[in-house]
Amino acid sequence: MSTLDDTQAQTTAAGPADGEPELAALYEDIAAAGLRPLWTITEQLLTPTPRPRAVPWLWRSSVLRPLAERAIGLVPVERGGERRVLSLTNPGLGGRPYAAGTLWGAIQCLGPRETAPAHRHTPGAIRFVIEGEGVWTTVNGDACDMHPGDLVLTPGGAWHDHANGGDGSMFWFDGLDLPMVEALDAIFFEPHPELRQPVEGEHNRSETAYVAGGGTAGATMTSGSVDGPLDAAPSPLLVYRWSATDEELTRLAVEDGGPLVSVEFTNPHSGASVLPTLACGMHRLLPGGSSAPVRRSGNSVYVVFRGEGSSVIDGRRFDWSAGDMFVVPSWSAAEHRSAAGADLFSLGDAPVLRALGVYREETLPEPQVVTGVFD
Ligand code: GTQ
Ligand code: FE2
Repeated sequence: MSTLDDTQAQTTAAGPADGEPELAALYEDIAAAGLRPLWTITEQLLTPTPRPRAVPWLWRSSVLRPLAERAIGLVPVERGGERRVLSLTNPGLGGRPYAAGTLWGAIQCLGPRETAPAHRHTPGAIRFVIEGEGVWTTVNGDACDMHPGDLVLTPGGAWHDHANGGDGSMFWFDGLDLPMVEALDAIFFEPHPELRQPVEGEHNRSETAYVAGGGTAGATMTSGSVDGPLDAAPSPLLVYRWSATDEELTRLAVEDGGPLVSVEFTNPHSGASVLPTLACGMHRLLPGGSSAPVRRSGNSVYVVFRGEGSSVIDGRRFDWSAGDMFVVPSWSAAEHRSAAGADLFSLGDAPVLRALGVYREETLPEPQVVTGVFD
């Protein structure tokens, strides 16, 4: 049996050609000509359902946080390295530094008074703040203050640096479409001539402009998920505040009853996902509630913002608490519950799948049978 990655099986003409010299020679000549016979790999290529190489996985805050702190003490943030970031490395991906095949997920941290140098690149990024105060991310001259629970966008091509003007350390989640842009062979990167790009005017200009234009906080998100046209133009709003998200989830919980209420952050001008490649959402599990088991094509990374609970992913239970991060790979069944209530941030690649017409989701009729526990 040859695997997709294993050309050895072809060049040695093992398998189907055993004992048939002419056929063996054919396989050898096919391989030597830089060709692969589809009939030997059809079932690995055209699988009945997605077979992501990424596996369901969880990184605990109790592990992430101390490592990030040690890095703050030992590793300076400098040009070249650019960022003090620990990337979620999914064990299914053969050492590639990605949370899932299409998604970069990471914890980033800055100590007091540090600046992560200004640069720009084609991959787009989102930041979801976990802990700390005092940092702002400057995006094309607009300094966006960051507080726990806030979502900050740095769209592809935008200059960005992170500056800590405070006396404490800060920790946040980074989500990027880096693996997708890499797969498209379209990575471009450029350092800014200055360590910090100039800040133009007051902080939070995109937010101020949005409010001045009559925009309201609730209109920056939609319940459920965005299903509309993809908008390649970056969202003019760069910050989504936790207070607004919290308010909207509270409203939905009253209106809806739960057990799970969800919002997706949107580009307020078009209603599209926050970035053309990435969708961001926040999900509130109401106390004692259990969400229906769902599977979706496309990968997702979750960050636990508040509370604790558990998720069953493909039959295995993952127990989590605030600051933990976990991956639900494409087409894995996932259901979530929390005894006392919890808030989960999500990052997903669904906008790309929807734009290409390959998005699917289904709700399973029964809760999953738990066959193991992740630890
Ligand atoms: O903060 O600019 O996690 O460029 C990976 C690449 C963060 C960033 C990451 C980046 C950044
Ligand atoms: Fe960056």
